[in-house]
Amino acid sequence: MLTGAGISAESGVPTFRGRDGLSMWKGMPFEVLSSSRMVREDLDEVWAWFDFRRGHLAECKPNPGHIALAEWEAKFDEFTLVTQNIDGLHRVAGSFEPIELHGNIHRAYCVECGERHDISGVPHEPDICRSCGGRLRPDVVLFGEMLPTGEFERAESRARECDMFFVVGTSALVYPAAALPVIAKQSGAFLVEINPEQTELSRLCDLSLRGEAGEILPLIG
Ligand code: BJW
Ligand code: ZN
Repeated sequence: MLTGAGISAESGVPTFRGRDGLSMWKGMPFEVLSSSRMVREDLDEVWAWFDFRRGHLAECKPNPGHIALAEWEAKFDEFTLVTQNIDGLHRVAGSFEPIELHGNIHRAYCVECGERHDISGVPHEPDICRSCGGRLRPDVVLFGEMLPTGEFERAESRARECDMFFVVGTSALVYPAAALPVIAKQSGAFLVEINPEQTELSRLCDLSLRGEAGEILPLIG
């Protein structure tokens, strides 16, 4: 199961692209704000952008789509949830082991020594690193940055061996996550997409369920 921003849309979390996308903030496109260059050049602005989003997320709760997937994890012996989302809502819904390819907005790490810090409940930019006094940055994967070590590889190996691969609420435009459904399909999996809109992947899918994740997911499994 690969999820993207669309699964959290019904929780009130804006998607990136498309109709209700949060594509701009303070006149800057999110590709600029969420980039490794911005961290190097203006970490204050990066924190302002992520604090704004953490503030909004504090109001958001998991929806029936997240909850259905937590139930699937408990119900099926072989089930892997891979998410591109950084909002942490899968965990709040009860998923124990989501593979979070793009990190988690409720964590930060030190730009000097790399130590991770839990910042849930800290409303603004957290203090400096408790180990070395370095500045912290959000523990999320920005454009041009590598994914967390081993996470993509784990997701890729599950994609190669699965019988059925679901792609839910993602435009499938961002790599390497977007390669996972293609890898699964090439390895013989049945590919199902759940999305109200057509995507780049639709032509590859064995089944496209057009609708909202929170309505469709609780009806299957
Ligand atoms: C619903 C719904 C409902 C609505 N129910 N559905 C190969 C080719 C070309 C480029 C590259 C390539 N490999 C790497 C790249 C570069 C780049 C990339 O992919 N660029 C593309 C845009 C072209 N990738 C990277 O830089 C990655 N790093 C990397 O590859 O490292 C190796 C490397 C390093 C250095 C040099 C070269 C290589 C890192 C990518 C990190 C992405 N990070 C972001 C931001 C995270 C932090 C933040 O939140 O600010 O992650 S970008 C943003 O997009 C976010 C998302 O996780 C990601 C995917 O978006 P998603 O989830 O698909 O959301 P949307 O909004 O696009 O779509 C929502 C969908 O939901 C829509 O389809 C709706 O219809 C649907 N929907 N309501 C179901 N109710
Ligand atoms: Zn440090």
